[in-house]
Amino acid sequence: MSDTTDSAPSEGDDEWLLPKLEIQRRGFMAAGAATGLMGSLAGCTAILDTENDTNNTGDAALPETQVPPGELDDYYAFLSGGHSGDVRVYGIPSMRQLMRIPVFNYESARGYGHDDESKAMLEEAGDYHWGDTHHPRISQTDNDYDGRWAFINDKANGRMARINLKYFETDAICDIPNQQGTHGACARLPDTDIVFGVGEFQVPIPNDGQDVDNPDAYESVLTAIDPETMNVMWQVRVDGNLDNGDSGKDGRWFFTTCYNSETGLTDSEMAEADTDYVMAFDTLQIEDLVEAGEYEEINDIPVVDGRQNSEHNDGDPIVHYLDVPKNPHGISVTPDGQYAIASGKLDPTCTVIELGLLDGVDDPNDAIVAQPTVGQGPLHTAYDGRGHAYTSLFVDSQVAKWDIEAAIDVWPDDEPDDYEDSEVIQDKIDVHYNPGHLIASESYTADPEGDWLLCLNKLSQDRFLPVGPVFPENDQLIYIGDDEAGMQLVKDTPAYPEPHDASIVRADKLDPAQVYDPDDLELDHISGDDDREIIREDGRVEIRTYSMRNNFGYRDITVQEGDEVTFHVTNIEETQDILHSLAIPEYDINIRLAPQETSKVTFTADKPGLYWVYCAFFCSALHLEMRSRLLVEPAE
Ligand code: K7E
Ligand code: CUA
Ligand code: CA
Repeated sequence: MSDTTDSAPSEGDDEWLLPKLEIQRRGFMAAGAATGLMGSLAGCTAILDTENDTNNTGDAALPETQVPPGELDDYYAFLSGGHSGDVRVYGIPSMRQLMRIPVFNYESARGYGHDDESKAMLEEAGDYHWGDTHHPRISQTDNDYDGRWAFINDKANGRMARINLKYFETDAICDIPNQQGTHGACARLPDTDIVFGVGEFQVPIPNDGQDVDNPDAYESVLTAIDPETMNVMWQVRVDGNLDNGDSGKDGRWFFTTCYNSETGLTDSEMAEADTDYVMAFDTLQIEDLVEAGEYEEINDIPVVDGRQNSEHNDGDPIVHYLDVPKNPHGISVTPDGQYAIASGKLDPTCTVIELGLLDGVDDPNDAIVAQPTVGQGPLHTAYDGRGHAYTSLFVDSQVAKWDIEAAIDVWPDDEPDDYEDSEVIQDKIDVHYNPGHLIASESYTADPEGDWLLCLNKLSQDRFLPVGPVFPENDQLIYIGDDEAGMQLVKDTPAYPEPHDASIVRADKLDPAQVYDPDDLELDHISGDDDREIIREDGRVEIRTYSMRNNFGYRDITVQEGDEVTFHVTNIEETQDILHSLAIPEYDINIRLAPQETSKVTFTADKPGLYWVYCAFFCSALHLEMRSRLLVEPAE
């Protein structure tokens, strides 16, 4: 959230200051409601909306949300970890955290950033020690999840990573040139043939020291990345900045919001104009221009000019600029591919854009077909596949459910106030508190399931036992499967800071391996005593060995101070869930070895002494005894 305290608020700033007041008021009320209901609802924390409407009676049948011990969830949810740099995997509807996948962070329990390969990947991708993940998107084929990859941005350092969903592991990171603040992330649909990185921070391009204090020269770019190679294919420079993005379903359109059309430097400058943009990128035309060589090459990347006065925007534009109020934030395309809906953030409306009209109109604003008033601080919108949109209201601490076709029917005749009384707004529910993203099950595909809505609230306030001044966030699960009963809040889950977006995938669409296939790994597989080996050559020692319950292949390994030592180790277990690691005290080493996995770590033996090489996974009753000696003999 923006800090507005160190500069005088400008006109129109009161909206931004509202959240704090709202939080306290709602915090008080909801706490009261919770106490009253606690006794009557066993097994789940259901806080029903008592204030804003009469729909949520709590009497309607809810599907089972408690997944009993030993049973499995219906869905995987992939949540970004924000500035902890990882991706979390939850089961839905239990909200159990199943795994964390390190991406831009170092994680010793998974050996990530500790073994030679993942360490080299992180070093080559800029050698940063953190990232800021926001938008996990799952690859699709024909507008449906195909279980291959997840993609995730790093807003902090302008990167995009790929997670291999066979192993739930990061397998590639692209460090994007010419772009700072890679925020939105989304693949072109239907077939994930491009991954887009959406550049939020405007900077001089190239950002090499020229024009550092010349805001007129600051620009944002949209980056197209090849999902197979994870190399940048091309970029488009635009006017204004870029925030969130989403793809049409037809292999052509890509949409982004822009909140800083002013190219302002301060919060009040960025909020000066009443409207900013939604940009609609015609990716097919852009590809043609790249093919035809119609670009400028900057840092070896073809950069196409998509600014408003570009010749490519005469006639049949490559980028349509639609005027949308005000500092819009989220944008998402409806499952049927007909509409892109932008959430107004500093304006209480959502803007509905009809994709089919973008070609035919002289003024792109004529493709706007509705602008319903949904509430204060609309940030993101999700879908149930039954024609409803669900918009998070950051300032109101609510979710609004509204009818997309009804909003189109009444627009533009109705006054904004009329929406509350019309068929447009169907339901509102209190959430706790200040929601950012919300995601419905399979909402980013052409065929959402329409049962669960996950609402990622920025503040948890009074919902959990206090744990000091750093509060967890509050991820709430809302049942949306019963239109009669309305939205029903069924679960609170504290979340380590701080998730932004998520994707919810039906469990049967993923098929993760439970043991490594050695053919998928680049390192040679070592099968046991027959091919273990210690190779010594010119101050290098390579120990090619294995792990199994309860030893490491060699009992003792002697090296000389100053040797460069490599452990190349295969876990030869074939049983799922039998993990080992190879940890060396005081050498800062711990590599993880899952069944049939081979991993490698290299270090300089610069500290003479005895070191007990041990296994850090509790793998058997003799786990503590699973040790080897590393003897580092002092140099003469
Ligand atoms: Cu937090 Cu999509 Cu990065 Cu909105 S973004 S909340
Ligand atoms: Cu292997 Cu503990
Ligand atoms: Ca603005």
